[in-house]
Amino acid sequence: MSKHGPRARVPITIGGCFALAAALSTGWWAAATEPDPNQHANTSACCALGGRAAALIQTAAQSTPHSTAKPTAHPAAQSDNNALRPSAPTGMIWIPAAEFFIGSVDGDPLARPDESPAHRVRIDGFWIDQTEVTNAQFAEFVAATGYKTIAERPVDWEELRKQVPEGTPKPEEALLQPGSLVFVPPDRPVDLKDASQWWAWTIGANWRHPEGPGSSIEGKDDHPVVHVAFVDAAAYAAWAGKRLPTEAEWEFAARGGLDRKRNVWGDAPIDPTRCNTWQGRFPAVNTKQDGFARTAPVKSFPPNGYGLHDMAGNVWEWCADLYRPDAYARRLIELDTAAAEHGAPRVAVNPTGPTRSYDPRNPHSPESRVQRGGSFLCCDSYCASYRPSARMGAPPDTGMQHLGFRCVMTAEQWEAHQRQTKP
Ligand SMILES: [Ca+2]
Repeated sequence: MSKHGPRARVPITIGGCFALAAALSTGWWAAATEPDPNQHANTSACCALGGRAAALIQTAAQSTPHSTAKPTAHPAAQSDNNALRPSAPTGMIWIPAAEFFIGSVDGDPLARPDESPAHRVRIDGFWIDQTEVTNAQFAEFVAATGYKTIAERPVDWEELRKQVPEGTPKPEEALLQPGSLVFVPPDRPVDLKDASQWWAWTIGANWRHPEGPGSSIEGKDDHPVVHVAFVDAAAYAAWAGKRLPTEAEWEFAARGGLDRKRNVWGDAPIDPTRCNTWQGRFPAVNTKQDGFARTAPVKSFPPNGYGLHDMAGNVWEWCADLYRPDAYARRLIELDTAAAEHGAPRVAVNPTGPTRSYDPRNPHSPESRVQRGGSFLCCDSYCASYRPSARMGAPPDTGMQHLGFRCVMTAEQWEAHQRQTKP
């Protein structure tokens, strides 16, 4: 056992479905009946996990050392989007109603199949948090409500077994303890198709202990909160009088007013001054040219054109939509049908995602939710998910060390808040 508590490697395959521990595997992943559009040389990589259930039911525990980051600061700019608004919620930026192209840019070699086909989307205006939700903000929520995150709660095997193949044996009680998934870099070259080489189910890991027992968030008030599951993020948003963004809202905000550009800053390639990602040979060597090995304090890197920070990298961010790799293709079929039948414009208006999820990486999970923005683990050689069109899904009970969120607020929610707080 390491000083950070018991750990178990998470056996997974990338670019298809995740796999359980060899001892538990029976070839069940072949049960995924739908094709996997993510079969691609550039996989979803650093982050393509089977989720909490997959992590928990594996039994071969190992221990691995890890390192810590030393933050440095970068200058930030200000957006004037709020200048014409009579009032603004603290820390939020107004994103005006707009039409834009959602999805990857033609010819981008880093794009994955689930980012296309690009198509027109119209969205209403909304407020969005300027930064990822921080540890300090999440602590305020917990202090006010007594909320316990999924990673802090006892593990319910009856719930867990619904996400794994029928007949999967129950793991030992010793593993069925509160915990989460921690990034533990290997000390040797590994097969990049096997994310279990750098993700470990870690008992005692949660938002207060990002790397497990013995680690803490002391001095990290302004870092993004991590190890929050989708349901935790949604609970915070409801408490704050906000909600999670749809992925259309998230992507439009991330683009910062730029049209069909590969990155949130334009078409220039990534460099270490842009955002918190990975430099070096993933996952063993991080040269930390950007100053950080793990999370960075929010606002450490320049904002996009709307004044929003870390829409690329730092931590992945939960969105409200159910995930499907073919969500855009299915939407276009609907739009084409409506255009053919009633001449409707080929524009999706305030899309909220599919009504049923399908996630090839989590084929047994009844639900998978979208994440956006990539994380401190992104690098072009492996996972270029810092791009605004990049998408991923995970079961709603899954928290990870590189996964957080930010909230949005409708104009109506803001007006309601102002009415409630008027003297
Ligand atoms: Ca982010």
